[in-house]
Amino acid sequence: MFSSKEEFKKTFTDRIESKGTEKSLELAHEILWEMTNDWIQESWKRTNQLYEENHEKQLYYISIEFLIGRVLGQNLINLNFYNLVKEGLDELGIELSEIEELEIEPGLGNGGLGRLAACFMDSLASLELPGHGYGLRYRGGLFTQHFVNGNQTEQPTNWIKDKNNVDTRREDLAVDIPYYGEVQLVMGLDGMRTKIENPEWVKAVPYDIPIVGANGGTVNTLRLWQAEVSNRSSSVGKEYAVYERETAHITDRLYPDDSLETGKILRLKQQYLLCSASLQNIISNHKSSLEKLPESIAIQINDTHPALAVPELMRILIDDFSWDWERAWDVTTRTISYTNHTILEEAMEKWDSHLIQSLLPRIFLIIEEIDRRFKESLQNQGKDDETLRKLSIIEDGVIKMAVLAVVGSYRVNGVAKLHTEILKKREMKELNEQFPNKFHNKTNGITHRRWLIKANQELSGLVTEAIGSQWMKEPERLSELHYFSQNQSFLQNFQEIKSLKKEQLIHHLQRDQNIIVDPSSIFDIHIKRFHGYKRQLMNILHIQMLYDRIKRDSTYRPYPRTFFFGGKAAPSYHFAKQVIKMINTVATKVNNDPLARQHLHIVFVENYNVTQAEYLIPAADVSEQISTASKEASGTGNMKFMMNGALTIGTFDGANVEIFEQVGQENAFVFGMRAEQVMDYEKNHSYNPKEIIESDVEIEKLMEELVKGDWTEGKANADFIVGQLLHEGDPYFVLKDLQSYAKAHEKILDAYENPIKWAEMGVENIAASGIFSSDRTIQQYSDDVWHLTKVPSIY
Ligand code: CR6
Repeated sequence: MFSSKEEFKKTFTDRIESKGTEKSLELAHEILWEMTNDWIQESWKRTNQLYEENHEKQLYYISIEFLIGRVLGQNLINLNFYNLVKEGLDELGIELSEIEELEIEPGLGNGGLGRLAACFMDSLASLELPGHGYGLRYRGGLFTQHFVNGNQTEQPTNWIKDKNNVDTRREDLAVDIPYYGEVQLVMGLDGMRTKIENPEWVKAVPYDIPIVGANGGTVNTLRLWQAEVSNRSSSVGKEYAVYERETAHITDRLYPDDSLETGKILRLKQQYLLCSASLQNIISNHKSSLEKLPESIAIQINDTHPALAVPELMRILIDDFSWDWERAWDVTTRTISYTNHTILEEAMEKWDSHLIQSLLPRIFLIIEEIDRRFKESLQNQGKDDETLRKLSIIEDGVIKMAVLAVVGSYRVNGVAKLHTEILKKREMKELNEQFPNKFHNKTNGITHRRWLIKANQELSGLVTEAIGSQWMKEPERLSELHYFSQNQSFLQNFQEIKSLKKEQLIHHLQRDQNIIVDPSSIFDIHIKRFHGYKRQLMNILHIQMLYDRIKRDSTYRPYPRTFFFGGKAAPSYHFAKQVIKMINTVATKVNNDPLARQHLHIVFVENYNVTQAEYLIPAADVSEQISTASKEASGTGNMKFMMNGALTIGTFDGANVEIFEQVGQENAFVFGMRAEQVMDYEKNHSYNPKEIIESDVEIEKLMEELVKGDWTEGKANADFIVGQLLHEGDPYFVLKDLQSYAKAHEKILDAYENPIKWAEMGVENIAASGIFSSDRTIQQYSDDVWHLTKVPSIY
């Protein structure tokens, strides 16, 4: 882009002048955006040329979510221009961080799954691997959260602007998607063919986002589809205005509320649009014989939302290319692989057959045929009825998308060792027995380029000073920091950086939410989606216990702690919303109590998103990873905190288990039941929270206060929380683990008394975090599943 700061400044100011408009931060943003983009475009073109010339195998990662976060700063980091631009702008009296603040992050995801997809995109490009994403371009990203009287409110987030969008429309690549209609057999030149008569066509238009890898050499593509009216649909069977409105709706929102049938249809429309448009695009780009598809491309379906890719690829091969079933099935099942991200029953996607049958009649017939043939082969193997039932794709009029995805894939993976074990031994036991070599583990990862190099440039600089810069390319070399955990001056610098990151967070919160935080307190941070199993409720109950202890016992005067919460609840998830309300109520009580507030402070950060995470994580002392064991498939926030030197308080769940394995339990605060215990309780229905209440005076007292309404505003909130813990049987074992959690917190206080020791533990965490870089994850997927070849950029 420019070889020196002076050159950058000159180009920048020349461009500003040439606009001839009034100088403003917005203008500076526009120019910097254009300059960066010019550079990226060239690299992007070059990458695509290389891929085409060398006929490299391409990976396509299909995902309903891509939570990419802000783009400009990350691109500058990956292009190695960040510091040069920052200094150049400084000299011109402009703060780069203020320019960055103007960017609205595209909230095209909910949480971990979407952020994982974004980290994977970054790692693919940085490892110079040909891997691209396919997703949807939701007009409104994930809602913006505000609190009104402590309750979550949701406003649409409009991230698409008039100009300087992160994506570029590719009208030339638009494809049409058929919904509804009737399946007809027609006579073609090569025999009978299937055709859909009178469908409702919708046009899918792609918008491309460049994914800039480290050093800017490789630029891959994230392609997002937007639904629009199609000119093939002039004679839709409904009023045109209705058709127009319904079409615009398809890519309006991420995860439309599916409690009603209209919402379900909308979700199905989204999923099919994503799969069909992506596959049509992939196949039309495919130049060699389709027999070679599995050798020249790999398709990864991220969770079951894109599982319709299986029947859709079958449809294309059979209907559009006149292949017979066996040949199509062979190619399909050697091309597609699937990642499972959950074992929660309620999160396993199931669709009523009649919905798919009416919306996607041809796809339905193909799913039926896949199921029929699969069952037939099972019967031939002499499987019993129970196994047959568990393995069926269609059961009692319901299509089980996870089973479809497993049957239609050549490899299936879980996202952490424990999760994969649970899948293999319990949730998908029969499938694993049926396909013994299909299942494998790929523990999630996070890109250290965003979560350390960008979010914590100060710490990143310190690490480089100590061990050189090679760790940026090979993050596992962070282990060399181990030797610095005994180096006093390194530890001191680490502490200073932690304080600085706390100050930056405080400044940010003060500006955004007018919150004042004590920088010398312990920053204990619990940020993630609100969900029962993530147990924000346990965290807030523990704070109530601490409050009670402070009030009751005049000798109990613990070191000041600030408990941060951040996260959104799904708009229709009542439980999560009640917990949010409760935390806000407890916060008001605790923060306004003259005695308690000297020791405890609760901060609920509004509208938690990727940008907020970049402020919060580097400032953390303590990382809360307290899910009920067995429930969190992996977690990825846990890795981000660790990489920034925070200490984890956590259960043996998801990737926590591997984090503890890497860093050693002496450098973390482990508590609570193991997955086995939880699952046994569940199986035998043998957990009774009343027994805990009756045998523990402290918890008993807490429950009495809850019942009285001391911790809630309004009876409804109190009744709900008490109802969950008592009458609903405390499904997430909050009371069961509460005392063990409290003890782990006491250990945190003990450890914090020795700041040098604390810093030492923090450094050990950073040193052990390299393996959690998504570069490692992606390399493993590539080696075991996709078999991609590195395409060194010629830049
Ligand atoms: N909610 C898992 O729950 C995991 C991510 C990414 C989740 C979480 O533990 O880290 O996926 N699952 O693998 C789903 O979204 C279904 C998540 O983000």
